[in-house]
Amino acid sequence: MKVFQNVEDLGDLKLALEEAAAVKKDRFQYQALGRNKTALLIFFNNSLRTRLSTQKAAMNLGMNVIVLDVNQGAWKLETERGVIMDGDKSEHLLEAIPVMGCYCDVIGVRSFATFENRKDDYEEKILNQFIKYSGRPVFFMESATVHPLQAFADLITIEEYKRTQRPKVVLSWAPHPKALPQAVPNSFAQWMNAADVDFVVTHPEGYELDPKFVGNARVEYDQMKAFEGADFIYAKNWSCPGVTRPEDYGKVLSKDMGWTVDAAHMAVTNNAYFMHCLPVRRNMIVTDDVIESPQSLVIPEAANREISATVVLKRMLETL
Ligand code: AN0
Ligand code: CP
Repeated sequence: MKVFQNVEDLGDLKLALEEAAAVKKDRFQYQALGRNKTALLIFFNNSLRTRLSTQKAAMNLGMNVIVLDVNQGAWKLETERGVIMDGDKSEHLLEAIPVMGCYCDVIGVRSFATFENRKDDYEEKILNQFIKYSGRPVFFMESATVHPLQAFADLITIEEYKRTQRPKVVLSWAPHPKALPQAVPNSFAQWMNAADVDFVVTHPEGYELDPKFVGNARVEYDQMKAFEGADFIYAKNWSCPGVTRPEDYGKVLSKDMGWTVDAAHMAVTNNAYFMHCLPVRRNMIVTDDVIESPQSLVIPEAANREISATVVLKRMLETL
């Protein structure tokens, strides 16, 4: 695997899930695969889970790991070609990327949406330059539009906890004080569409996700109606994707606390499990009692980030 961005990059999803289960049984079985190989993890944004779980995954495979927080100690990077660099940016991405490629065998990159320009974000301008100029396999650790390591871990978690062959999975928008990217819901929708689940998306009007990710998934604007009979509730805030009104891209259109997932919401479900990628703002996205309930999967979900990353790095090492 040369790029890990979309669900298709894994090939047969059933086989990938079987591989994940086998890796989870013995996560050190491929220690020899990564010997003298180096993973470079580049962070343009903060992280707790992605940073730790991906390092752990690389160590499971016997790799060496280098982590760089670009905004803490590295030179400030220019990303636009043709700019006269007389400002505060000392280095251009076009030199920095091939240089980074010199010191590693695989590269993971976290670079969130900037919300400055929908076209640049949705064309994955930054990550595509890493793919083009690093000369290394590149895996996305949350880009402008996708978070595949998270979605893979979420699917592994649903596989582990599902009580029926084809569970009802609901992706629900929930309120948040700041504008958040669409990467998590985009990937979750993409992966649920590829999986064998009954998938429903619920959000206030104006929050329609890009058709590239949400496809023909069922959208229900009445949150309570969407929750009825659900087996899994996946809560997440996202800012306006700008599908119906491009001028609203990245804006917070609603902070309606009626959308916070609480006990009354969970009561209409089929005793659903609660999921969230974390970090989560309590009593905005979800109430204390719901996230602390036995139905909450937020910790097993985070634990599975190590498993999804181990499978992805293994696949990349196998094709070096
Ligand atoms: C990020 C987001 O919503 O995309 C990262 C989630 C994994 N969340 C925040 O910035 C709070
Ligand atoms: N879920 C997730 O990616 O968390 P971090 O932002 O802490 O890496």
